[in-house]
Amino acid sequence: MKLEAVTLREIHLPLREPFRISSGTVSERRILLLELHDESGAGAWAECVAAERPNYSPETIDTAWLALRLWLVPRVLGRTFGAGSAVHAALEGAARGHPMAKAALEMGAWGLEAELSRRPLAELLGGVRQTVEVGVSLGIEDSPERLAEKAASAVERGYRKIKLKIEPGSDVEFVRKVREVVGPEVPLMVDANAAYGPEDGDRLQELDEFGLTMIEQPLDRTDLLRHARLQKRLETPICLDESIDCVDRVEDMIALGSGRVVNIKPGRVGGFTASRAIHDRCRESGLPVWCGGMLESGIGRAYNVALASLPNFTMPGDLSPSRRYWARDIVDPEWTMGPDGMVQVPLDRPGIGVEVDRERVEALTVRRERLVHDGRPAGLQE
Ligand code: OSB
Ligand code: MG
Repeated sequence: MKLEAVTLREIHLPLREPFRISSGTVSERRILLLELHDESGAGAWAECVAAERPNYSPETIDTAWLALRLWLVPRVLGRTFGAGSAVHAALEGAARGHPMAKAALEMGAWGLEAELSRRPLAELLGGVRQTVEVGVSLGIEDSPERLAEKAASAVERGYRKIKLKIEPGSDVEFVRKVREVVGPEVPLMVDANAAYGPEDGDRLQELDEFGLTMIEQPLDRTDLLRHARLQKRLETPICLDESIDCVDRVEDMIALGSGRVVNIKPGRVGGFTASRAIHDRCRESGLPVWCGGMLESGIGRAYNVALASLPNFTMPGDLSPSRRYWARDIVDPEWTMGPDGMVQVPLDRPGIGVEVDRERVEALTVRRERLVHDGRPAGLQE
């Protein structure tokens, strides 16, 4: 594929209800969408998961836009890539950091390859599942009772895993109430988004009594050593999210014992090539992985579902149906979940497996920038 043009656009999409994590609340998503075009005129959509504020990681939609425009898109325009997998190295050479910006472009190239070869994206990636288990991620609520109501309703709907966002002050009593209401069998986990410090070991140890499947990212993202010390004290497995930004961090995690599960978000690690490397490395060591979410639209979800069909994604992913997030998604068909808590991998359709509702995207667009290959050799365009 020879990349001729990339269009960046920002759309605003209100969430059906605000989503609160330890570091902030979001009510409306500002979403950066990419449209990649090759010389034949074929196109593919992709999504950048960076949020409005740098409260999950240092990137934001605005830094991603800048990185794509200044350093990343110029590095690939006018170049011919044999496959989407070849784009990762080109982008790594273009800039340090900015994984979410890189991932959007890299995954878009995979999407374009799937489109051009008329193959389903999941198949291209090496997926082996036709359906994937779905878990729900529930934001922080004002009271344990309110959270327990939401958890009970999620169980009712069929979700295979219930994840509760926690922070100091909204943790032990909230989890206790939820466990009491949903019963001992429901797979329950918590995600702290790095809200705790090494001094909080006693508090976190109290969570052991609830039989959680894992505690996601209790400590700072750079703190692998203290995660290892904490893991030694806990029966509950630690799952790392923010800490794992490349396969080398998985190596560190394993060597140190910082965790026993990895949440793979392709946006966080720079795309599919890195996601697959992390997946393979975990598989080698017998560690399970699952696919995380970043409140994506139906476009980002398509990429996540495809990734989650790989063999070592043995735990339910944060792959809720479109309806959980949006009054109306921007793709057709919308993403759904069966009463059995499964999402279908669209193996019967080539490309990313959903159509983008272009008219609606146009209507939601607040800014747009088309970047085209100007004929100069790529890499000299900075
Ligand atoms: O830590 O997994 C996280 C959303 C925004 C930022 C960070 C996280 C999340 C989620 C949402 O948990 C999961 C989803 O998209 O359903
Ligand atoms: Mg997380």
